[in-house]
Amino acid sequence: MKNYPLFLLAILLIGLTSCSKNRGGDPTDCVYYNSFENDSDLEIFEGYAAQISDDVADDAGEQSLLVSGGCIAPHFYGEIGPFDQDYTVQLQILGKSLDGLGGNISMYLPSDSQQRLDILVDDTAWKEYSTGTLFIPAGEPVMISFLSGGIAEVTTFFDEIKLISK
Ligand SMILES: [Ca+2]
Repeated sequence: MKNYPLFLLAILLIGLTSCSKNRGGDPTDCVYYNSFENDSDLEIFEGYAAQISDDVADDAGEQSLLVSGGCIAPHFYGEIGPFDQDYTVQLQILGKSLDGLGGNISMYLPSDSQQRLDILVDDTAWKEYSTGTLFIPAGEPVMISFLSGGIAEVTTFFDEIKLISK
């Protein structure tokens, strides 16, 4: 029993280094993670309609991503990868719709944008959402694209974005 405190410390360290930090999970399964805590977390993305927001879910840090754009789409997008091995991944996020009108996040291969996995965030409370799985061949990146708004102004929050290897 005298090793009990060491065991607790090990559990704590595993928790701190895991993909989702506050939500557990095996760190080896996490291919990509972004909690949008700093402007530097936006560096891989392009687009004109996103900013860091302080509207966050419990245990999701201090900041999230707010997307609200007009008629020119996509509003915010970025490539993750390429990777040095094949992956089959699921996109997991937290999302919240300010007005319940709904915003989207999509995942697809730039080489095959027809095979697109979408999440519609339409709940006005923070909620977990996930896609089905997408195969990413070694050497190819995956595109993550955000859309919120168009003819009407729509505001959607995104946070704790994870690509989990399945
Ligand atoms: Ca966050």
